[in-house]
Amino acid sequence: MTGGIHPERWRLYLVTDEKVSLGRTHLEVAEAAIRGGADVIQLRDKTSSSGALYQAALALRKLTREAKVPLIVNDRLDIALAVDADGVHVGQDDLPASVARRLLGPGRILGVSTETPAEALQAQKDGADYIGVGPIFEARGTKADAGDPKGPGMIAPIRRECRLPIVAIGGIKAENARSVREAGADAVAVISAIAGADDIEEAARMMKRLL
Ligand code: TZP
Ligand code: MG
Repeated sequence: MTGGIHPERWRLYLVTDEKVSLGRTHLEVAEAAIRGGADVIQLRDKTSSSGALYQAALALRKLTREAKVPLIVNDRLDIALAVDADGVHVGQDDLPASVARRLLGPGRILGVSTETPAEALQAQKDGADYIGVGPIFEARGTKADAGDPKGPGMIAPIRRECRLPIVAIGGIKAENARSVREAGADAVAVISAIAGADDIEEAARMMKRLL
């Protein structure tokens, strides 16, 4: 049972990254993660050409449409629109959230990465549908420029400031996923603990059970 396009119902948010997925493509990772129960898929790729990214996004669009799982594209609003993705996710250094919202229109999902209550509140004002919050745990193995981990305690002050669904990210794995939900996150976003697992489907299934 997935949360469809309602971020408040998401629990397991899978972010793809071919740098950590042991040779498996975005599509292969997403297929297995969806079988394991991922509620939403984000295509994240910082290095492919626009053409290659478009092809990957198209393939993911076909898969996710059939599976009735929303597809979010990281950073690239052009690619998101080109393949009719459900939404886009921007960070603090990307296209400003207010601009992304204007270009996306009201019907698509906008996610914004935040680290502080002030950023979360701004994202809400700018028209975000959910916020990413992290890094909760050590994440520099996957994202070299991730900041110091702030722990699950970073969620509560943001929760007080902002009513949007919170998708926690950064170093989340089976051993700590429950602590993140207990700290107030609506969902957890995972890259390496699922995309880098030998058995992606089983890793997703186990994580989903914990949530
Ligand atoms: N944003 C903050 S931490 C992070 C991103 C994209 C990386 C999370 O990857 P992992 O492998 O789940 O720690
Ligand atoms: Mg970004």
